[in-house]
Amino acid sequence: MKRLSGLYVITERALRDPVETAREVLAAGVRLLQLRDKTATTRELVQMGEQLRALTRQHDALLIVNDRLDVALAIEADGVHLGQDDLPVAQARRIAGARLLIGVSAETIEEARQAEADGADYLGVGPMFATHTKPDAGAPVGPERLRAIKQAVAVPVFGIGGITLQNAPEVLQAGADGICVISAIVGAPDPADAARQFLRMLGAAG
Ligand code: TZP
Ligand code: MG
Repeated sequence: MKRLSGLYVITERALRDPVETAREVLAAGVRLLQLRDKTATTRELVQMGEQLRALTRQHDALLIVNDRLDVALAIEADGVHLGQDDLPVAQARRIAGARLLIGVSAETIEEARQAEADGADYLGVGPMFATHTKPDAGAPVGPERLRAIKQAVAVPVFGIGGITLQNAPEVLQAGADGICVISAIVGAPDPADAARQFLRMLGAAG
């Protein structure tokens, strides 16, 4: 089983073409990638997903699809990531069975415990810090919330939202198993170089 920890890179088409992003960060050593696109049509999502599926297979990396269980199943992704307004986790689990990993966004201890009870394989907790990437994100919950959630559940916990090379150590010190990053990598002038710097930092963090 590949690891649900470390650096988790999420695509953002407004910043960089997702296939280009995938090529660059996978070559840099990223092994956990999410296709996230709030504007693509279903067909576009499937097309991008198929390209990302081929690339992630070449690099033995996990591919997770945001929001869309149907697309995740269609492209034979490794998992789906669901928010609190998406398909309920228990129903997603019933449909997907053991075929998919299910990640869930949680902001509170209650949401985290419920997601775990419903069958989540990992949690994304955030926003850790202020972010421009998700305009509808709530106020930052901070690394201390992640620490509390990590103590309340057994599944791996990722911090997300506004994470940079500078503040990532705070998230890791709070007990995060990994960090999800969009703009600090996808929006960097050289995403491969940015990914390598995060990977180095995570390796040094142990
Ligand atoms: N969910 C919570 S914050 C966020 C998502 C998808 C955006 C993270 O993007 P960035 O650019 O790393 O702050
Ligand atoms: Mg969602």
